[in-house]
Amino acid sequence: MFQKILIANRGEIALRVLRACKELGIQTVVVHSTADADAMHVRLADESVCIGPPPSRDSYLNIHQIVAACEITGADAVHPGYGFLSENAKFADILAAHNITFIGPSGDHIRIMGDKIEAKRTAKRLGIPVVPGSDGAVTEEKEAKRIAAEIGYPVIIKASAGGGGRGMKVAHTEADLEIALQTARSEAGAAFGDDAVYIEKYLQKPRHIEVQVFGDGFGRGVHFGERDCSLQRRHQKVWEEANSPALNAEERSRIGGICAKAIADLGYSGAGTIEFLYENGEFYFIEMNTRLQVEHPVTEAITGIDLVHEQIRVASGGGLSVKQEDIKFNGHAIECRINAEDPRTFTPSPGTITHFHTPGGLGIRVDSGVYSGYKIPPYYDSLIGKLIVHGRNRVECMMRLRRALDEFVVDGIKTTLPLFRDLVGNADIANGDYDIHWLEKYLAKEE
Ligand code: MV4
Repeated sequence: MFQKILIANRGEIALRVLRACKELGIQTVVVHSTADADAMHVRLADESVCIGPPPSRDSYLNIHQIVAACEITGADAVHPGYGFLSENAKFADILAAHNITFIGPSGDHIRIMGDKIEAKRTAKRLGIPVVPGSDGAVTEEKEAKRIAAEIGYPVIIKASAGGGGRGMKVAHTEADLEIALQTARSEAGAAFGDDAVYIEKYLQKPRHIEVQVFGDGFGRGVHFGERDCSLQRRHQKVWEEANSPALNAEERSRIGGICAKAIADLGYSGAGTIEFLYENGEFYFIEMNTRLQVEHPVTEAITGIDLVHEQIRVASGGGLSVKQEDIKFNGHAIECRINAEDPRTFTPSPGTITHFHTPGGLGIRVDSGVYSGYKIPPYYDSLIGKLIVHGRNRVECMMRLRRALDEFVVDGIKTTLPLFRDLVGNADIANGDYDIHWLEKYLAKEE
């Protein structure tokens, strides 16, 4: 087991990882920018190292400074959290070269999944159902038209170096396709320095359902069920739940089994998320994330398993603490992402939190790095906390969520809490009747 883990992140996830380390009796080091000297994770860690000025590229993304902080403190492993360097293959490789364990998959697996064409090809080879489309990159208009005619319009053109919604163009007719292909390629080239694009059938009303997987590093793979993350705005998830209101137990175990086997065959190590679009009872792979995700607590709530413990165990060579048959799905969980933003316009609202009071009681978890008197710096993303609610079933979970939202107080800044108070009373949400476009349509109506 590791002696000392360096946490290369900030905010609620730095605290989340710190808590897991403490429980496992592992010493902690955090790195921070000058803007985060007063952050909770800095106060609670055994050691801290200031690695640079506020901009992320000079601090949380500065590989040299982070490696130096490992050398100075004698950390033998790094947990990257999510965002920042968590899916940076070069960072994983550099740590390996310094004999420091990256708590995550190999650089090669990160690289494969970062290239969306390569990721899709790999998924298909491993038996995961993918969206119909081109087999690799498309450059010629003629070829694009032939593929589109074959799969049928509408089609979507995606950048291989994109992902997470960046660099996508929809074409509804052959006339649109020419323009869509040219703009997608030139925008991809300008944004990512790689103009490779691919074509897929455009699914019009899917849900976003993702499967939590783990590889143990010894050729075994398991799944921890799925999360429904369809409620998004501009590709930012707002509300996530497990199980998906759209799936039954048979569908869960079928898609989960396919994913677990794929992860085993890939020889993958650590936590991963296989993202699907789900429409008319079918799953279509879109991307794989090679990190722990923001919404991992809903999976923890229904399985009772600490996924950060599992990440640390696997990275240290100790394997997983559970076999597939030990993983049971109990009840229902919902996560609300509380952002320091205007609840209607989503404009960031940094500043001092004058009063912070969190809800409690059975089935309530709040993951947050803020406190009364904390000043939110303007340099980073606006997530200030997550409210995760568990109940024996979805109805009980929703009742408890409504109560928890009533108790939650954040004064001094604007937050997205009022949005959740609206959503919890909405009939479509109560029925689990929503797709990836539901939230944007709802917000447009409310204006
Ligand atoms: C799609 C799609 C429809 N059809 N691919 C957006 C983020 C990126 N991960 C993939 N995305 C999409 N890919 C096909 N073939 C629609 C989206 C999409 C979306 C997906 C998940 C959650 C929210 C979304 C919002 C708009 C578009």
